[in-house]
Amino acid sequence: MAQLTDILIPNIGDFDAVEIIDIAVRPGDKVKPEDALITLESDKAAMDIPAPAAGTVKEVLVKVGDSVSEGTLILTLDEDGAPDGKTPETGKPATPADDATATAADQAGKTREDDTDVPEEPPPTAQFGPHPAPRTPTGAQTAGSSASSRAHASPGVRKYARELGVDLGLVKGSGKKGRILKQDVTAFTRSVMTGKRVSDPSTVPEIPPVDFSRFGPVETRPLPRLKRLGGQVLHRNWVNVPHVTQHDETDITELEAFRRSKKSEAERRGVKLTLLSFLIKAVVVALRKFPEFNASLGPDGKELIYKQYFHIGVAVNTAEGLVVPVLKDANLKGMLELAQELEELAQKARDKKLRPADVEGGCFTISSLGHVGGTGFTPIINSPEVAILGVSRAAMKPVHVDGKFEPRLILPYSLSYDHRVIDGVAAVEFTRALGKILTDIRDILL
Ligand code: CAO
Repeated sequence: MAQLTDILIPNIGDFDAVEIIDIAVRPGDKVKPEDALITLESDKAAMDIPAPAAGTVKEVLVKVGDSVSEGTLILTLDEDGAPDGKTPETGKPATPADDATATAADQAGKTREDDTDVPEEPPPTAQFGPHPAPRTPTGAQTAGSSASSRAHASPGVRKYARELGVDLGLVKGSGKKGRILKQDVTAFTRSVMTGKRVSDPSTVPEIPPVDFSRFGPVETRPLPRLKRLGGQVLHRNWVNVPHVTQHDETDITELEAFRRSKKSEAERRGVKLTLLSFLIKAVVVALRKFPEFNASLGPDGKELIYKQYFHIGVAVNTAEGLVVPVLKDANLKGMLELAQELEELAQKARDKKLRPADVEGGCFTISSLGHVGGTGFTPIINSPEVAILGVSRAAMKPVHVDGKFEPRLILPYSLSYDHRVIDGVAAVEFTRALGKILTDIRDILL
């Protein structure tokens, strides 16, 4: 048997005169028990008022912006279960003329017996959290999404967001405990209007500006141009490429002994023979063995373009920022030639004399922080390359060899790779192969 039920605001704790920020139902809507009917917003939380039973919404008696308290009548619900098709007030069959809601109710075959009925059990207490999809256009930036209703913001800020059509679920709050402030909504709106973000909820949320001078004295200096431009490229690569970083280490005791034995001879020829030249050569050998590391994804992501050449980029730190000159045809050059070219390119980079040809065409990049320190880091792939090697500082460590510990020079390194192209197993095989080459550089000759 159907009954028309008055839905009242249940016990909502200490809250009084709480604002309605969303109405999730319209007359004629069918609801299930626990479906959210309306959302309230106090200065502490958003809460949904759920349906106490299944039925069809007959009449909504409140509107967004109204203040309600415990006991306020918000809507009437035609509860499911009655087959007789009578109207609540008269007991006669309902007609479309009764009202718009009656039409929907009648079509659904719902009736009621007594419009004064209230459920014996009070409706469940208010729930905190998401509510069903609001009646706002999907994909639009509106204030009605479930993430929006969960957002931590005052009624005033919510009202402001609604006026601007901003979905608070997309706005990052800069207030205490992530609370969204009016200025966050303004900054978000500005970023949309200036095209800095597209109206797509899947875009990365902007970090809202913070007025640091509120917390203490500050000094603002412009970021060097190279850093600004380089930063955009790094950001682009970071968000576009699914990175994984594989850390590894290898024994370079023999390599370092060899390098030192050749260092003065190299110096006599005017060349500074550093570890990096050996790394470049070892990388070339590893790339030959694992051609997918010397490849790039085609523009539509459906093909892999394998390169038959070996141009190795090397990250160089300059006062203005990071640049990556490229050593062309590293496979065709000897160690001293590589060392000399590396030194020249690094100097050109510091003198800001690199030409476009010096920085293009790279297949794979090495970023060495070994002369500074560190034990591992996550280098960002220089896209469209698919992998990059980060090199940290070699250190003497005790290694268990033939039953006893021996001091060995261990080089830590990290390989970031594009997981769309390279699998984890291949990455470890690559780092292992590289380690083996560096441990026994005779492999370079093979
Ligand atoms: N472990 C221990 N020692 C190392 C080492 C390592 N991994 N790598 C280099 N060294 C040593 C060198 O062998 C050299 O030793 P000697 O003086 O005994 O010959 C010394 O450190 C200084 O090396 P270097 O810096 O002069 O030369 P390099 O070839 O190693 O590096 C260059 C050249 C241009 C790559 C480097 O100066 C540079 O700019 N690195 C910065 C890279 C960078 O910023 N990457 C970005 C990371 S993410 O932002």
